[in-house]
Amino acid sequence: MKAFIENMPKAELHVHIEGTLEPELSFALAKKNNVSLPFDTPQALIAAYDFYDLPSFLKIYYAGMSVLIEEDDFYQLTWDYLAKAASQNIVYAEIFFDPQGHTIRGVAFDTVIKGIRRAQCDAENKLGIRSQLIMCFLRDMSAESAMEHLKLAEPYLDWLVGVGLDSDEFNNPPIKFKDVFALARKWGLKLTMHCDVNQKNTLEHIRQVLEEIEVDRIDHGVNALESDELCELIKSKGLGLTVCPVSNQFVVQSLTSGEIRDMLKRGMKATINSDDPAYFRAYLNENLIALQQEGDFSRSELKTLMANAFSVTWLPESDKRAYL
Ligand code: ES4
Ligand code: ZN
Repeated sequence: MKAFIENMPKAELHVHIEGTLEPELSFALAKKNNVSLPFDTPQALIAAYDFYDLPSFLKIYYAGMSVLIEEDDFYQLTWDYLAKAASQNIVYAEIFFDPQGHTIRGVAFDTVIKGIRRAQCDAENKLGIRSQLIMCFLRDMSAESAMEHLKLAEPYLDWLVGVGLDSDEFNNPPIKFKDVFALARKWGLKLTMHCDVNQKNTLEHIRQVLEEIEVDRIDHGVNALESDELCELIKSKGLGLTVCPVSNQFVVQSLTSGEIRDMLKRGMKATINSDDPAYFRAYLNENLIALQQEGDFSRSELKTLMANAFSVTWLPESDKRAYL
């Protein structure tokens, strides 16, 4: 079963590029950029990864960004992820990035997006892995800041396939960003938002992403299962749900294998993803292997999960068919 998972051509639709920063690269960049890290070795840094819910994870995730300064740093980060992804037989990836996590530290938007884009182009040419970029807004920052960053992206619209919403969901409902997402849609971008597991007002947030924002996809969205009505709506719209088993295990102490199977039984387009693989110490193969073991998933179920991923990608329909 492990070989079956490893050999399967795969798509990944929910991975934060800053969450792919491996401790070894973090140390190399810290040295180059004269940034001091409060650890002596990459192993000590990993040992300090102590998260048990979303805020405790996000604190460590944002602190980790401090070593990313130059365009080449964003290039190296993205190249390393795409090379690792290609080594796991991922043939297509949609990658999130968090520009506000960098501009807030004085790193220019252009520096970030140019480094990422150059690595995407090189990886496609040299490794054959295709990818598209999704710009995320931090929901615990203001709607005004999100709007400013959307406008910073205007010269680069050809480099973006969509926009997303991440970071701390507590008291930051989707509706807060209604105008920002409406403008993004007007500009031709696809829309997705995180509805993280077990958040306050989770069902109301899922309702908002469906009815008020009218997203094209939902990131996580596991709690929709508590409402037959929301499940029916997600199914009727054919929306993909990007579920992240190992990430869920950190936040809710479960790989949510039962919930993922339930989604498949209901005909919802669940997909499997890694979220922040360097922090959760699990890339896509490790997520699939852990999920298969916990839930005793069959080959046919794994094939369905991966077919779902390709079918809900934001590729042109004609390109999508080549993978299905
Ligand atoms: C994230 Cl696990 C998770 N949840 C929300 N926002 C995020 N950004 C990066 N990882
Ligand atoms: Zn995420």
